[in-house]
Parts: sequence; C-alpha cells; structure tokens
Amino acid sequence: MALWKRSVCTKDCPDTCGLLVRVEDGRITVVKGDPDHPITRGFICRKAKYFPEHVHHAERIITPLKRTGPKGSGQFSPISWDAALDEIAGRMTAVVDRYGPQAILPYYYAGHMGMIHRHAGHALFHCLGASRMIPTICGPAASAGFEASLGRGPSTAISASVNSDFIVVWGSNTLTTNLHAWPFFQQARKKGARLTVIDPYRTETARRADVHLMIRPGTDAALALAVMNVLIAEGLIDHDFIEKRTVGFDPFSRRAAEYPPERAADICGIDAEAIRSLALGYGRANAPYIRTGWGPARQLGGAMAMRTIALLPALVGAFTRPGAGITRSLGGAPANLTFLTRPDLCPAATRKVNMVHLGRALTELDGPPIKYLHVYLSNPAAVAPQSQMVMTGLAREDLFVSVQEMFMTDTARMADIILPGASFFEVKDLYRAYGHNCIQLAEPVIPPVGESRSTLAIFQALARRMGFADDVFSMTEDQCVERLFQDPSPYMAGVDLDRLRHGRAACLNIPDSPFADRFNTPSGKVEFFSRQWAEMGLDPLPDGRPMTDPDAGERFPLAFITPPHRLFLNSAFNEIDALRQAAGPPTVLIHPDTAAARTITDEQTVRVFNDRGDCHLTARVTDDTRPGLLVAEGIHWPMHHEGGRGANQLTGQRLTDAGQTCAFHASRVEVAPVCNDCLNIMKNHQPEY
Ligand SMILES: Nc1nc2c(c(=O)[nH]1)N[C@H]1C(S)=C(S)[C@@H](COP(=O)(O)OP(=O)(O)OC[C@H]3O[C@@H](n4cnc5c(=O)[nH]c(N)nc54)[C@H](O)[C@@H]3O)O[C@H]1N2
Ligand SMILES: Nc1nc2c(c(=O)[nH]1)N[C@H]1C(S)=C(S)[C@@H](COP(=O)(O)OP(=O)(O)OC[C@H]3O[C@@H](n4cnc5c(=O)[nH]c(N)nc54)[C@H](O)[C@@H]3O)O[C@H]1N2
Ligand SMILES: [Mo]
Repeated sequence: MALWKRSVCTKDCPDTCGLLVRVEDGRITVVKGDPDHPITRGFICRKAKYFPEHVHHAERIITPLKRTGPKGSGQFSPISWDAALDEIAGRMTAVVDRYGPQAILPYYYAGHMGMIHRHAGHALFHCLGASRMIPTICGPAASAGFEASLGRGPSTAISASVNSDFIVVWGSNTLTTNLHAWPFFQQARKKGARLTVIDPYRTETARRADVHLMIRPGTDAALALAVMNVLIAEGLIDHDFIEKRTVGFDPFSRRAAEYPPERAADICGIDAEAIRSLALGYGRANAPYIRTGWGPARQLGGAMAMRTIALLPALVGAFTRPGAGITRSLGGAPANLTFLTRPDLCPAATRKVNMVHLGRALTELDGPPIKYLHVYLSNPAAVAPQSQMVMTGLAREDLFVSVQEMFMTDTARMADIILPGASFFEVKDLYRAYGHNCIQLAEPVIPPVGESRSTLAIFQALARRMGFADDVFSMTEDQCVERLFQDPSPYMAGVDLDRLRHGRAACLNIPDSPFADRFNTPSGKVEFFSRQWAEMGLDPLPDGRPMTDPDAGERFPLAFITPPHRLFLNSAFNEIDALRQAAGPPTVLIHPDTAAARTITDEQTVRVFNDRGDCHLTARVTDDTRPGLLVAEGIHWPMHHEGGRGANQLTGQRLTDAGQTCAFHASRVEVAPVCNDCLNIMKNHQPEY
C-alpha cells in the first residue's frame, strides 16, 4: 500500500525543508517538497530528490562490520550487534584501565541535525570521563565576530528581506547553500531592490546579481571599513541611533578614517569606485539588508571580518525599519537539552580537544595519547583539515577506531568496527533550522533499514553494556521529545504543539527584527568598541589588516578556497552515482593568467600542493575566478579523486582569531600540470597511510 508521510530534510543545510515522502511496502519511493511548509513552500533541491536511493542504496551498510584485513584495506565481515557492542565496550574498558579515560575521544558533527540523536553520545562519554571534543568546525568564528558587535541571539529573518530595497549577499553562495532564501530576494528585486554579491569568485549567485565585487579572500574587514569610511564622510549615518544605541563610535570613526576606499581597493583587489558605489547605495537605501554567509569567517581573521560587517547596519540605523537588518545563522534553541547532554556527569577539568585539531590529536597528543576514537554523524577523513595527518592518525595500529555510518566512506574504511546507523527517515527527532525560525518534529517514515540502529539506541546499548544505569540511558525517543517540550525556551511561547505533533513545521516566537529593543552585548548596545575583545587580547576596534597564513611563505603564492558544491552536502550524497556524474570529476577553477604562467590548459589534470599535502584536480581555466585564486567546489570523497587524496590535504589546522574555528578558505598553494605517464602510475598505486 502506498502512503504519503510528512518529514523534514535534516542534512546540515540552513533550509531544513519540509518533505512529503511516499512509502510503498516499507520502502521510500518518492520524496518531494511539502507545499505547506511556511518557508520552504514545496520545492526542494536536486539532492533531496535522491533520498529514496540514499536510503535504499545497494551499498548501504546494514549490519555491524568487523575489520578482517589490514587497516584501510576495506576488508570487513558482518558480525552480530552483540559481538560488535561487546568488542567496543571491551576495548573502551581496556583503554580506560591502561591509559585513563581521556585516551578515548568521540568525534561527531552534524551529518544529521536532529536535536536528540545529534546529542545522544554526550552522556556516555561524560560518564566515561573521555576527552571532550569541541564542535568548532563550522560556525563559531562567525558567531564570535557577530556577537562582539551585536550580541548573542537571533538575527534578522531572511524572509524580512522582501521589503528591502538594497540587498547585500556577503560571502554566501545562496543559490547553492541556502536556496530557499532566493525567492525572498527575487521578490524584493521585482519591487526594485538591487542585489550585490561579495564573493571572491563568480558563483551561481554572483552571476545573477546586479553587482558582483570579486573580493580577494580574507579582506572583508577592510572593505567594510572603507564602506563605513564613505558613509561617515558623506554624512549618510544615523546620529540618533549611534548616540542612543551604540558605544565607541568616536574611536571607531578614527579607525574608519584610516580606510579610504583607495586603501581598501589595494587590500581587497576591488576598484575604489566600486567600493564608493556600494557605500552610497547602502547609505541611501531605505531598507538595506545584508545576508552574511560563512565564507568571510573561514579565514584566519574570520571573526574580525564578521564583527566589522555586523557594524554596518548600526551606522545607518538599519535595524528597526521593515526589510532592513542583517542575518547570520539563525539561532535560538527551542528547549533545554541538558537532560540529554548531562554536563553534570562530566568530570571537572576534563581535557578538551578542538575538532579542527583531529590530525594533531591522533598523531601528537600525549598525556595520555588518544587510543580509542569513536566517530558518528561525521566523515572526518573527508571534511577535517590537513587530511594527511588525519589519515596517518587513523592508520595507527595502536588506535582502535569505531565508526557509525550508512556508507563505506573514507573514514569507515579506516575503522576496526563499523556500526550501521539509521537514516533520519528511520528515527524520531526535533529539528531546528538555521536558515529560518521554524522547528519541526518528524516521526520515522520507515523502520530502520536492515539491522541499522539510531544514534540514541546505539549509545544506550553501549552505556548499558558498560554498566551505566542513569535514567538517560533508558529514555525512549518519545520520552526525550516530551522532555524537550517540558523545558522549552522562551522562543517556544505560543508554538502550537499539536501542529508539531502532526508533523508540520511551526514558527518559533522570534520577531523578524529581533534587534528592535536591545542588543545582547555587555553594554546592551551595538559595540563599535569591544571591551570584551580587549580583555581577550584582541583589537577592541575593527581592524582591516588581513591575516595571511604564516606557514605558506613565498613558495605558495596562490590562494585556495573550497566552498560548497551544489550537488553535494558537505561530504554527503557522494554515494549517489547520478549526482557524482552530474558534478563531474573534482575540479579546480584557475584564472587564465594563472594557468598561462604555468602552462596549464583547460581540462588538464593538475596537482595542487603545499607543505601539508597534495591533491589532483581537473583544471577549468576561466575568468570566473580572480588571478591568483584557485577554487575547488565541494567535498568529494577522497577515494573519488585521482590519487585518492581530497582537497582537505591542503587545508590547515591553524585556528581563526576568535571562535577557534577552521580557516578552511585561507590555504596557500601552488599548482602544476600532471603528465599522463605520472597519472597512469598513480592509478595503479592508491596511497598507503
Ligand atoms: N575543505 C573544506 N572542508 C570543510 C568545509 C569546507 O567548506 N571546505 N566545510 C566544513 C563545514 S561548514 C562543516 S559543517 C563540516 C561538515 O562535516 P560533517 O558533519 O562530517 O559532514 P557531512 O558530510 O554533512 O556529514 C556526513 C556524515 O554524516 C552522517 N550522516 C548523514 N546523514 C545521516 C543520517 O541520516 N543518519 C546517520 N546515522 N548518519 C548520517 C554520515 O556519517 C555521513 O558520512 O565540514 C567542514 N569541512
Ligand atoms: N549544496 C550545499 N549546501 C550546503 C552545504 C554544501 O556543502 N552543499 N554546506 C552546508 C553547510 S555545513 C554550511 S556551514 C553552509 C555554508 O554556506 P555558505 O556560507 O554559502 O558557504 P561558505 O563555504 O561559508 O562560503 C560562502 C561563500 O563565501 C565565499 N568566500 C570564501 N572566502 C571568502 C572571503 O574571504 N570573503 C568573502 N566575502 N567570501 C568568501 C565562497 O566563495 C562562497 O561562495 O552551507 C550549507 N549548505
Ligand atoms: Mo557547516
């Protein structure tokens, strides 16, 4: 019998789309958009249409597996759940006895964004006293910068931009990574709004903008300062707002005076006239609106960049007018999760390991060294920086690795034990979007495929095996959801729980312009001058001097960025042949001048390299990128690269100025053509780690 059921896409994307799922004989056969969703309104990206194949893929891992060949050989045999859990519990216990609990490290991220399942491992690792992983791979630099200027909390709803007359998309590839924002921008444009995109290369979004500023990566603070310099010089600022609702304007204006457009033009690689024109457009608009992406924050000075951009609306008082404002990741937790994460169970002074430093943690950390790694909801062999170090670590004979997975990823291949994880269609969970202010509760639409189990079920079974009896290890999904509803945050006020229980998205109680009354900074005002940053040893004022990678030196003159691909979601969807074929081989965009200087021709295989590693990509010679800037879109599974090494071979573990995030878009590299003979040799020799 065929049924349509409501669900929600839980991949790590701002849009968190409402879905309708057709289920026939226990199998998902069609997935389409739910027209009743208030924001995503019935259309979905091309990737999501492949969910039936994703869930019922012939190569999905559906039983626990144990390694039977050398590490990384890909040789595994099915074993029972009991045998797998016994082995994991036994190994963990042995490591605790010999090296102490901190020799165990969990590694997870947001492969599936469910509030319950994503946080289901914390309590067990706290009980064990394992090292704590700090989840910094994505957003904290952007948050830290934004919060220094505007304070913690929600930002302007993207849907508010329909009333804007001047939209700036600052370092976001909206059409690729936040598709459902686009109709709001287009609606505003139909009424006459102008769209400016600030991005180092010509993305699909930039191509469709009125103006594209092809900024040199890592120089956004200088651009924002120059825009503010012009606004002040031209008298386009809101004195009343500045006086009543900001602090530190005087020292700030002296700093901005140091950045006339000509200086920023040199730093940013953009015409001074284009900067002036952006400032005049922004300053004269009735309702200027900025959508910031994560791009400017994935730089060594990423928090400073975001902090500086976030000050723009304050200068022109653009927080209260309908349509005006600024959007970052839309925060605001709907409920208290500590009943599940149980920070009270974590021993004081437990060692913290920043997830950006996984490579180092597995190869250099001591006192104690990491002897056991458990990976879930993440694919670090593909997504973590400096892959060579990560792979060297994963290959250690004296490290036991267990991985929860749906597919034989590069990470799973390095495991000693693999546990089959249930897909999000097979579990119950609550989901909070980060590109709009809705939440949605999803029931399983099918039972777990094969012998797969949910993250919650796996950790509970392990906890019981290890003798931990706390109530949290016996709560069902239903009980967890009810607990969430019993301890709601103020954002849940007025939310219709019945609507949620019927699987429909509900909007949180968050105004479109949450900055109207107060800024959650220490002063309660916008902080042009941040005492907190001064105390942290950072410049209390915006600083436009770019930070470049001190490891790079002159041997690596080219900038290298790795922004998202339209047909993948981080490393997810690489298992879908049709999407991989549509994406083509992993590619690098190279400007014609850069290519000519290295005798590189279009479609040639090139080797991109630095001191951290190398990676083979297919060259696309195009003026869609700047001279001196290489762009490799998307995280292809390393195994799909010629040579087996992915783009994260080239990225580093150096952290951003604040927020301790990975500066994924700050790498410096060189590139050279690869000869055909070398390629043939390479095809026969996959790397050995
Ligand atoms: N070079 C470079 N590297 C990057 C980035 C970049 O821009 N450039 N971006 C970074 C960013 S922003 C992020 S957030 C990280 C993302 O890093 P990850 O969170 O590791 O990436 P994903 O590919 O989203 O997660 C994929 C994994 O999630 C799990 N998963 C997915 N769906 C399900 C499910 O339904 N059920 C179960 N049980 N498991 C599931 C699987 O383990 C899968 O392999 O990558 C970072 N890495
Ligand atoms: N299709 C698809 N959608 C996704 C993802 C995906 O992999 N694929 N990933 C998801 C995740 S986890 C996240 S966090 C979001 C990220 O979504 P985005 O914010 O859109 O992605 P970013 O990698 O942060 O880069 C955004 C843009 O910033 C540009 N950029 C890079 N460096 C700089 C700089 O220094 N200054 C400026 N102004 N721009 C710069 C890049 O070229 C890119 O076009 O997308 C989510 N959505
Ligand atoms: Mo992310």
